[in-house]
Amino acid sequence: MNIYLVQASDNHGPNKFLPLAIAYQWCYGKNNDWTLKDVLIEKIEPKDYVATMQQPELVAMSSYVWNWEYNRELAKQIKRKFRQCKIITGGPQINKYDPDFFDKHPMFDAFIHGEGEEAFKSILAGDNWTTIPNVQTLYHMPEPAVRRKNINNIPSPILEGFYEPIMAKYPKDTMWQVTWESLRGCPYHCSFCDIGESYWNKLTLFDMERCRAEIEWMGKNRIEYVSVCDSNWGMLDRDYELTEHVIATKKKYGYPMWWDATWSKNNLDKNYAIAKAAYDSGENIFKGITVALQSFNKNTLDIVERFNLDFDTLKTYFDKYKADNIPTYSELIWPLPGETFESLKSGVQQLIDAGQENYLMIHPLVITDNSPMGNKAYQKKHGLDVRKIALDTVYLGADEKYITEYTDVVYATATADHETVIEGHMYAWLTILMYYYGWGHYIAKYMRKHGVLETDLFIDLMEWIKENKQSLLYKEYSKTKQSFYDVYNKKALWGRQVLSNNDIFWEYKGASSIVLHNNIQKLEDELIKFMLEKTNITDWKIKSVVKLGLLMCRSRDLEYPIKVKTINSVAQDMLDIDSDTIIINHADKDVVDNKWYNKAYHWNRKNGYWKCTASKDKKPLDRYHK
Ligand code: B12
Ligand code: SF4
Repeated sequence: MNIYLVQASDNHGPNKFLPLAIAYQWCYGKNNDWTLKDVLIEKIEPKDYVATMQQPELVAMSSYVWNWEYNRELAKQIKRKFRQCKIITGGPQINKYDPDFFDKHPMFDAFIHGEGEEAFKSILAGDNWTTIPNVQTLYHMPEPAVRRKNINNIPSPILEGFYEPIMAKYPKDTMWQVTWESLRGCPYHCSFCDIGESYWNKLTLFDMERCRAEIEWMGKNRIEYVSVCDSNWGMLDRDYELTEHVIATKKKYGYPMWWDATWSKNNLDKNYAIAKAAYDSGENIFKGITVALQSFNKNTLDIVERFNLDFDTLKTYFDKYKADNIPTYSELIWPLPGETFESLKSGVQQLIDAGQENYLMIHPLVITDNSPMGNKAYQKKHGLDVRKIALDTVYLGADEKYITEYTDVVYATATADHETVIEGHMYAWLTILMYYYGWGHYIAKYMRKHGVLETDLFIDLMEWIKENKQSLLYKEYSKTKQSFYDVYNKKALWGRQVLSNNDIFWEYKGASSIVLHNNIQKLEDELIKFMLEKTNITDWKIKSVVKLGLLMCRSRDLEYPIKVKTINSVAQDMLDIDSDTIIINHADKDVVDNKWYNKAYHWNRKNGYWKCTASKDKKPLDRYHK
C-alpha cells in the first residue's frame, strides 16, 4: 500500500527545511505493508502535486499554522482524484478541544492529538481508529491526550538515513535547514504559548549520545541552519556540553553554520556561559542571544503566567554581554492583556535602561487554539477581541499562487482598544526603527545625556511626523500605518515590498530602513528640523549631532574607515570620545552586492549590523586619504 508524507514549509530565502515531526512518525510507525512513495517538504501547487501521485492509500500531513490552508487545499484535491485515499493529520494546529473540528475541516479522515508516534504506529498496523488513544475521527472524540514517558525509543530520522533520499532530489548546493530537538516540553505556563499548556509541562530527554551523533551528521552534511525546538536552551547543564559539541563540529567541518535556539528565561548565568564559550571559540554559531521578556507590566505578567528577572539582574547580564561584545536581543508582545500604551512605552524604556542596546522585537499577540489563551473563557475574562487575519510572517516572496495562511490575532483588549493597538504598533515601529536599526540611536544617546528619555524623544518625533505631512518620515509612517490597518481589517499580507514588485515582503522596520538609507540627506534634514523644533539645543550643535549620529549607521555606499570632523562635546556626549576627529569604521569589508539590503536589514539585523565603530583619531590625516 502506498503512503505519502507531507510536512510543507514556506521557503525562507534559499533555505529548504528537512521535516522533523512527520519523519518521527514514519521512523517509529513504519511496517512492511507500506511503501513510502514520497515526502513533500515544499508548497508545490496542490494540483501539480496531485498529478504526480500514484494510487495513494494513506496521506499523513503535519499541520502548523504556516501550512494549514495549504494542507486543507492539498487534502481537498487529493480526495477529488483519489476517493478511497485516507488523509490523516497531526501537529500543533489540530485543536485538541474542539469536537466540531471535523465539521470545519471535512477533507480529513482523522486528527491526531499531541505527540503522534504511538497513534501513527497503530494506524499503520491497521488497528480500529476509534480505539486508538489520541485519534479523533468523525464519530469519536478521544480522551485528553497523554504524553509518552520515553522518547528514546523513537528512532532518529537523521541516524536512520531518512533525509538522504530527500536531499538527493535537490541540487547539491541547496542550503539545508533542520529542525532538531534534544528534549520535549517546558516547565513554564506562559498563556500565549502552545507549549504553555499543561500537556507539555514535563521534560522528556533524548540521550546525549544520540544528540552528539546527530550534530556530527549536521557537520558532515553541510547543514546551514538548525532551528532548535527545545524551549529553554541553557536550562540544563548538558546544553553547555551540546554547544561545545556544535562548536567542535563546526570547527571540523565548517557546519552547522547557525544554531538558532530559544534561550532559557531563568538561567542567565548558564546562558551567558554558553554564549561566552561560543564567542570565545571564534565560531559564530548564534545570531544573538535572546533575553525574552514579553512585558514589564506586573499585572500583565500575572495574567499571562510569566515572570521577569529583576531589573538589577537583567542589567548585570546586559552589561556583561556588552563588555564581551556579544549581541543580545529582546522580545516583547503587544497587546498582551492588561497592557496599555503607557505600559508598553514604559517597558521599552526599562529595557533600554537595563542596557538592551542591540535589538528588540515587538511581536503582535496572536492566539493558537491549544495555548491557554486559546480558551474562550480566558479571552472573555480579559476582554480579548480575537479576529482572523493573514499569518504574521514576513520576508516571504510574492507569488500570486501562494495560498495565504491565517492566524487569530488580538484586535483589541479590555485595556487597549483597536486604535490604541495600532498606535502601539506604530510607536514600536518608530522606536525600533530609530533605536535598534540605528537611525536615531546616537541622537537619542546624546539627548539622554541632556536629560531626555529615549522613549519620550520618540514620542516627540512621532508627533512631529504627524505634523509634517510632506516629510519622508511621514510617508513611511503613513504607508506603515495603512499596511497595519489593512492587515488587521482586510486580511492583507504582513510586510511591505520596497525594492520592486517582485520583492520579498520586508518586515516594516527593514522596509523603512531601505527607504531611509536611500534618502539619507532628506532624513538628515528632517531630523535636524525636528530637533530644532522640539529641543532647546543650539542649531549648530544639532547639525553635528544628527550628522555624526547618521554616520554611525553603516552605509552601503561608503568605503570604511572614514574620518569625521565634529564638535568635541558632541563626540563626548554621544560616543564617549574626547576628540573632535573621529574614525568611523565597520567590520564588513566584503564587496557590496545586490543582497546587501538583506544582509543589513534582515539576516544580520539581530547582530546590530547597522552599527559602525568609532574611535579617536590618533594617526596623521594622510593615512586616510585615498
Ligand atoms: C522549529 C519551529 C519553527 C521553525 C519552523 C521549522 C519548520 N518549517 O519546520 C521556524 C523558526 C521557521 C518557525 C517559524 C514560525 N513559527 Co514556530 N516553532 C518551532 C518550534 C520551536 C518547534 C516545532 C517542531 O518541529 N517541534 C518538534 C516536533 C517533533 O514537535 P511537534 O511539531 O509538536 O510535533 C509533534 C506533534 O504535534 C505530532 N505531530 C506533528 N505532525 C504530525 C503529523 C502526523 C501525521 C501525526 C500523526 C502527528 C504529528 O507529533 C509530533 C511528535 O512526534 C515550535 C515550538 C515547539 N517547541 O514545539 C514553534 C511553533 C510550531 N511555531 C509557531 C509559530 C506561531 C511560528 C510562526 C508563525 C511565528 C511567526 N509569527 O513568525 C513562524 C511561521 C513561519 C513560517 N511561515 O513558516 C507555533 C505554532 C502554533 C501552531 N498552531 O501551529 C509554535 C507551536 C510555537 C508557539 N508559539 O506556540 N517555527
Ligand atoms: S513561551 Fe517559552 S517558557 Fe513560556 S511556555 Fe512557551 S516555551 Fe515555555
